[in-house]
Amino acid sequence: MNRQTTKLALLLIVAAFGSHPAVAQTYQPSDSNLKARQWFQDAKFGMFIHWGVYSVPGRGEWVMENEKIPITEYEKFAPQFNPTQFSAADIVSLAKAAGMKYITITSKHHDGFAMFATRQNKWNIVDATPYGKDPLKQLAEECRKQGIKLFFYHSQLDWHNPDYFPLGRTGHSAGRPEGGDFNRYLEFMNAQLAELLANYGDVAGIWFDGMWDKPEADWQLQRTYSLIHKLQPAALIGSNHHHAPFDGEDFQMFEKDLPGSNTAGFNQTSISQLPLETCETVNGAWGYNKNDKNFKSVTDLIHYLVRAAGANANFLLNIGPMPSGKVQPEFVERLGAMGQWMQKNGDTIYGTRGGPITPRSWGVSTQKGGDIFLHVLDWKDEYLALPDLPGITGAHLFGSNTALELKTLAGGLLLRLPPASRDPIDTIVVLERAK
Ligand code: JFZ
Repeated sequence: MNRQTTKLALLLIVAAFGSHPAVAQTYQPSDSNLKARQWFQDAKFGMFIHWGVYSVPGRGEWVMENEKIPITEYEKFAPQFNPTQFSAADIVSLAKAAGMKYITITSKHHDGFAMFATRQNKWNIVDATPYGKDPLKQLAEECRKQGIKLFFYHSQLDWHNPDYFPLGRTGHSAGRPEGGDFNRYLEFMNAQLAELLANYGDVAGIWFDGMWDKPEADWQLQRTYSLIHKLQPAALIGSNHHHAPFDGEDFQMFEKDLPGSNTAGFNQTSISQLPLETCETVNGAWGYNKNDKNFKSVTDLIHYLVRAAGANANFLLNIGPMPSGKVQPEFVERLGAMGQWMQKNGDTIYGTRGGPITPRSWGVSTQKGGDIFLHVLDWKDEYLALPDLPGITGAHLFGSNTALELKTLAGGLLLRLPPASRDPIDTIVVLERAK
């Protein structure tokens, strides 16, 4: 190639992939990774845990940034963080009872505080707190015992490390001297990730967050992603960057929105072919917020789970444990009620994919094998008109033999839902197909 064709080739590459750092399409997922993606899509429901030293003030995980607390002051929370009531067995049992199949816990949030025994600095729960133990180790062992998979959330944004420089949108009140070395920061981050992937058994995946703080920086994503895939080929990588997935990622996530909706304002990206996940809070907070009493109802939370499944996505529901390590009763109650609902109705959620009727305001459809499940969440009339679905021969209520009237019209179906057939949370209808 002469100089000009080389230049042209480069231009074409930039045009095809955009100017974003993670461009070349080179990643080939391993067989174990592809299998893990299937497992993930079948699992449907997971527990998100935001827990760190920020639980001590109890004003959410952004307290350092929101209240402009400098590092020297923020570090004083660590000696007060002594979660002696933390029980990995209780938390994993809570997830299981809720019908959740995996847990995604913060290994490090934006405040840079590691919730595990890292050797990369002393800003971690083992070295900086009176607790002195590694909760992620306990959780990893308990998850293995109870058959729950474990993901680690990891913040690429860091308000504490002096090498996180130049600063992005946030972290300007931390009081760090200017002039840190971002390459050294990325090496620190990769070293922490290597610890997480080496010392905690099988890790189901890494849930990245924080790239949005410096979208123009060279994050050297391919180096980080290939490190993870090399250490644990089955581990699934996802990132909360709110772009279409980059090369090397294994699932796509939507924060506080169902795939396809954008109520939060930052979910404008298209839906990829990768497994999908959406996350939400029980009240308004990720990390423990003692003043937030705005709890969603059990019905709302079940509706979110069902609507996620209908949108072909998993639901990752968050809890933020208290500084004691305990989970507040409002969360425990709601998770328990969701678990009871899943015990009865989980067959129409687990192992399903989004159904042939795309999400509607009245509800969604899911499908598994030859079965189609309608989830009627919000419909007051006696008749519900459905689009034409080839091969449907009848309908009955899920979990009973109660047949429902289903008329075939020109261009659609008409389903009759007499008041007595309605369920206040979710009227689940099985559409029968000639087999
Ligand atoms: C991020 C975190 O900042 C937050 O603390 C929590 O961990 C959540 C799950 O993820 O929240 C975000 C991330 C990106 C945007 C907004 C909130 N964004 O791009 O607007």
